[in-house]
Amino acid sequence: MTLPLDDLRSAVGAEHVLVDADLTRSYESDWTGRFSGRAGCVVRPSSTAEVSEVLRICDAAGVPVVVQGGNTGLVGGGIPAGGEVLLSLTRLDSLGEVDVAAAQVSAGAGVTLSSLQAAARAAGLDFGVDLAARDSATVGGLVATNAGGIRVLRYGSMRAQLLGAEAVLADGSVVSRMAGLAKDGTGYDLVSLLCGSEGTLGVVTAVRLRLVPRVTARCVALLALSSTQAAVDLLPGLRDRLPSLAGAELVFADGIALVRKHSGLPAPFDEEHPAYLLLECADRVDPTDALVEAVSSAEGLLDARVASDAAGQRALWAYREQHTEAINAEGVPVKLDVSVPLRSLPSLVAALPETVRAVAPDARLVVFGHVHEGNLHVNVLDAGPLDEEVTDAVLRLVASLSGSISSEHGVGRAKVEWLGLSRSATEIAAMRAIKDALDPRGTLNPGVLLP
Ligand code: 2HG
Ligand code: ZN
Repeated sequence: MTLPLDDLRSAVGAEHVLVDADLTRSYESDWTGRFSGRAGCVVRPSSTAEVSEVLRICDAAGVPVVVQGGNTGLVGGGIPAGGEVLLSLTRLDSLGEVDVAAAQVSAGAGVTLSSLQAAARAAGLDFGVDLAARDSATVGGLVATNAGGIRVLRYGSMRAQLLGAEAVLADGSVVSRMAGLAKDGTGYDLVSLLCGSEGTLGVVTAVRLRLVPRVTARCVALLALSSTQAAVDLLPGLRDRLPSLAGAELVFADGIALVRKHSGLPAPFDEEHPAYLLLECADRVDPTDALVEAVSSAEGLLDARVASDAAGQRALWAYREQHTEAINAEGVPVKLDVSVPLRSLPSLVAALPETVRAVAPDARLVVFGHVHEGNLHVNVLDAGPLDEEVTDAVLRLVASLSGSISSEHGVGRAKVEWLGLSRSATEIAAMRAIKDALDPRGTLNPGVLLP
């Protein structure tokens, strides 16, 4: 495969076409160290017009393209398999002025989540999606994976924030729907379709986003509970009694021990407990009394800590947010991001240790997640060469509980083989037909999402 390097240099400027291994390296492996591959070159366009030109060149030359944002993905979706043009969107970082009246903003694909949040907050509003990788994760990647995170309970996933997008199709043609119409039922919703398509249908270069009211009075509680079932049982009552509930996260003793090992944090309670539920309420008026009242009578409650001040809240959140880093500090994990119907979450948690042990006796399991969505992050360390067997066993267990093999991280390269566990042959054929219609030469992200 000959790369059209001269054409790419004319399209974006020679200094933004990287071929030197020293310069391309940071784009060629993921954060966990699990996925890596050499790119033919890295191209860094700075506008939709340049992205369009790059795709037109690559599509005509039959050169595949891998799309990358902040490279915080966890399923290998933005990492080359070998030889592709890697299209890095980080220079598309323009952020429009916040439209306070409409509560909307336009953002380039390369804007980081934390910059977007800061701009929204400076205008007296906020953005509805939040997650631990906020400082590096970009808007384009959040859209490509339909990212969820820690506020889905309150505001929904990325798709729910999306009012419009500008995107470049494989042949370089541009679709632009950026007017921010809150109601627009005119035919197929291409913007929604692009969201979660993991760069396989088009390259999203900018988006129009919904903003949410800013709430600054917060209260965080960490509840020690007797079981996952106790956490699941508490949730409907908490949701009902606490309209300010903004997050509900599930962690376990082994995960907290790992976080403490790598962070030096003190133990949250005098004793270890079977399960922990981290709750956050956010409102205009201090939600502490309401939260304390709602949890104090909770069934199965073994202990609790409540923080009304920002430092105390950060300290409690650290037990949850530092899981990913602590796990990675132990080795390269197999990461399986799955969800099941909420009523099946306790069964999934209970069945996982034996399911993993049966195929990889020496592996270590660390599990945590977003309880309201039945979304569990199954991390397996020390699986060695048995990573495929572990993946297969866990994803089959999830499918047997009517769950999804890909909850919020995407399918990427990691789970392509198992797509059929969560999507029927008819659904996969429909997805394939859409892919073939929009990207007939298979230029965009080959090997990602679809087999
Ligand atoms: C989170 O919820 C992220 O913190 C990462 O989705 C999950 O590291 C993971 O497995
Ligand atoms: Zn998550």
